[in-house]
Amino acid sequence: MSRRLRLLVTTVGLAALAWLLLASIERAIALAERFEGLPQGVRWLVGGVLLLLVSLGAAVTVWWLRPRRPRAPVTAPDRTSLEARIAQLRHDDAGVEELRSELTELDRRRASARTYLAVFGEISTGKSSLIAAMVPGAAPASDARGGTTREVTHYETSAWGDGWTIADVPGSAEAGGEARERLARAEALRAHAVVYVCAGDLTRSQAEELRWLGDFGKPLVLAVNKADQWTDIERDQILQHVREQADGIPDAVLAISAGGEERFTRRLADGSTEDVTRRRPAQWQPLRDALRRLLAAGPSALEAQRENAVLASLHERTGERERAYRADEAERIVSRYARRAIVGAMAAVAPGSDLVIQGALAASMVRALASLHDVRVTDVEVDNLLRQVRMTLRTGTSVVLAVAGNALKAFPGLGTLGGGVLHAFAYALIFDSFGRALAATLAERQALDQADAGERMRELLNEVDASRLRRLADLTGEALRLRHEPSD
Ligand SMILES: Nc1nc2c(ncn2[C@@H]2O[C@H](COP(=O)(O)OP(=O)(O)OP(=O)(O)O)[C@@H](O)[C@H]2O)c(=O)[nH]1
Ligand SMILES: [Mg+2]
Repeated sequence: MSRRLRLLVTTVGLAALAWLLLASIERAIALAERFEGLPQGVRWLVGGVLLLLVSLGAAVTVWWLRPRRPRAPVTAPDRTSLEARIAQLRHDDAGVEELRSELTELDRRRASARTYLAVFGEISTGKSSLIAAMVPGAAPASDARGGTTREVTHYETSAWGDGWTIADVPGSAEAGGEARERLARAEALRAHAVVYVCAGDLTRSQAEELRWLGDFGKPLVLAVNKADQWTDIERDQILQHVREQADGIPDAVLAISAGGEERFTRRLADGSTEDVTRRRPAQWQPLRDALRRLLAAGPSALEAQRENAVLASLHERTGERERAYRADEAERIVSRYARRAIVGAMAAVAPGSDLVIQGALAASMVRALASLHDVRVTDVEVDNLLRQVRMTLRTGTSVVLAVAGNALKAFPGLGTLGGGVLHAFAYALIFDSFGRALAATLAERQALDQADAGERMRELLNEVDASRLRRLADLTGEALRLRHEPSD
């Protein structure tokens, strides 16, 4: 824009502003005069409404401008308690072995006194290319197709300081790459510091990933890669926008060019062509400086944060294992009690009588499931729960017997097992539904929530699909055939 044009635009703009100001002053005076002319009562009313609006505006402004509380960093439980929990899990489970080896790796890295850095980010953002630029001699596979890196690889270098180990990890957000993303995340947590690579504005999932990393409080650099594709002005604008998006989470936000490779076809003097692969020049000086600054204190100074991140992730993974272990164990408990209920039914129930849940058996199942979930239950709570179950059964007897009747029709072999089979199956269904409902409530709420368990039980009694019908028929048949042998 020429200087004269700029001057003209500015003058017109200022004149418009002055006119607006004058118009609003005039309007305000007119309103004030009308206000003066109003009867006393209406004046008080209008004044009160105005005051209310102004106070509301002030309150909203104060709320908007209030200093934001920084997010609390993730805190992990202490190592001893985690070790004790892992020791309680089943020993032959491969997942448990993985948890143990995470602790061994934690110690190994501490003893190595090396600085661990993870280069993390979504697929195709240029992580492997960055490592190729950072580590002399490293040549990790890099390709325009996303999902090139499939596993975690470590590259060692002493080129810019003491011993550094840099991890190239699979990219996140790959369709169907959830398992690889888990590997990448675990490695990011094992490192002393993380470089989060993106290649432009942050998407919503990238912003979330960055927040997740930031919550561990370890040194974190956001590297906006592929800056060679932009003009200087574009780069500054992108960087400015990414800084706003990053919301102060990373310790530094900077633009780099990892380089990467470009492929093209060259025509030779003799008319033939050849495919050429050429490395683009890399430019990552700002990243090197930022890392040097952030990691100057050395690995031992960053070990506490690293350990916290690893233990936090172990806490989560151990929790998953515990839930899986409890689910298996609950299933075993429910089957065991359902079997006993089936046998008990054959011994005690006269055909045609009402379904009455065997109290002592049901109470022991409640206690066994509660103890599995570390939930304390009192006798009163157990009694109340059983009272509710009895009421549910009283209204649901016809449904239960109809399902049992269907089972007898679907699996004629059951009918050969004796007169009380209908009731035996009915009790299998009752104990299975009650046990599963209770286990689900205990697992989810860590408490004996009577209403929730009751609701779940009603659903389970009413929705018996073909596979559950078969399983319960098998359980009934098996229990009845083995009924004279001692049960476990
Ligand atoms: N223009 C340009 N392209 C780049 C740059 N860095 C990487 N690339 C290209 O981006 C593509 C992906 O690079 P990779 O290094 O394989 O990316 P990655 O993040 O390791 O990808 P995954 O392993 O799939 O997660 C390749 O085609 C690279 O050549 C850069 O600085 N500029
Ligand atoms: Mg890669």
